[in-house]
Amino acid sequence: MLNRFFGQKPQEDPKKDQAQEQDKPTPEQQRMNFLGRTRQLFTRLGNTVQETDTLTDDLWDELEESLLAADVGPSTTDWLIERLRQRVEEEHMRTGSQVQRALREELASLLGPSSSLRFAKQSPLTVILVIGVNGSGKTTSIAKMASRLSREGHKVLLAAGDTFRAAAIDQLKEWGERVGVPVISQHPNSDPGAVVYDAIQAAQTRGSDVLIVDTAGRLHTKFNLMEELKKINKVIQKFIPDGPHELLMVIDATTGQNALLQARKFAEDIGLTGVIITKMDSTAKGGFAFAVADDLGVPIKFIGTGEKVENLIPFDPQSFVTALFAQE
Ligand SMILES: Nc1nc2c(ncn2[C@@H]2O[C@H](COP(=O)(O)OP(=O)(O)OP(=O)(O)O)[C@@H](O)[C@H]2O)c(=O)[nH]1
Ligand SMILES: [Mg+2]
Repeated sequence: MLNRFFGQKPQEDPKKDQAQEQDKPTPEQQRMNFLGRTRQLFTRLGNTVQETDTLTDDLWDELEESLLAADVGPSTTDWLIERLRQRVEEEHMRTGSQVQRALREELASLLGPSSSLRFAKQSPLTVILVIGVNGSGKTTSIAKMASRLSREGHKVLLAAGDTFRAAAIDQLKEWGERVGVPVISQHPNSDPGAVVYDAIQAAQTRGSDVLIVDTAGRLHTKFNLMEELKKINKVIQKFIPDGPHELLMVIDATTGQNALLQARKFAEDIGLTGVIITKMDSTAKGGFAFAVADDLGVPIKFIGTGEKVENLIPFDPQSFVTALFAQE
């Protein structure tokens, strides 16, 4: 199970220089480091609960404080505490380790079942539209997904639908070159709908089976940009009636609860099919993932754990919770 979440690591070459080996972090450390400070919070919380003999009010207060500190969010935290208190009573729990186990179970079930990317059934082309606020990590996550899908044998094409920000087109092209995936683009300020139109035609001509569309960063309050997004959606649906097959919102974990308001509005307005939570490596607010799943009701598809192309992990709820409570 853990391997599925963290990606299978190739076997180490046994002949490698001994000294070099000693400097490297152990595979265990490598696996856990990416959850950064969030994991420290959860590990500490897990130990505190585990070590208690009596389930006092102080313990419940501490649990609440820790969940809030990890940015699980007030309503999800309230729900969790209430649920645990109920289970403690109903299941006659006596020890901290029983509560710790129940906490882990409830956290995992909040995240729902694991959900991989949805591919087209009725057309040869799967279209993935990626949206989110400025700087959340859309373009980087697209490159990471493109690289992963190519390695899995898909023929991927990218569409530079962010024609709004200067340099966005070049940024996507650079990523495309780096990961060996072609990019369809037009000049800056051109109509993103036209770029997507071109890209669908190109995908069909070239026999690509996955098209990922980058879009300009936007706030839900920017009316024109929201309309533009709806227009892009319409262009896709004109050619591929059941598309886009994924409408993924990229959310920066470091912005925490604020981002949730944005995401909720996006979910209501255009109907998300999933989220990618980025920058999990640089925050103690990774508990935000629980609030996202609880509040938005759409699956987390991937988490971003760094700036490199390999730092994108398919999200598996059970393994995520296991990793959060793992000892250092
Ligand atoms: N540490 C870390 N940095 C990330 C991650 N994902 C993206 N970044 C960084 O976040 C910054 C913004 O990433 P972009 O991919 O350009 O974000 P964007 O949403 O496309 O931005 P706009 O196009 O301006 O809206 C870059 O410096 C990325 O390297 C991640 O998972 N971890
Ligand atoms: Mg971008």
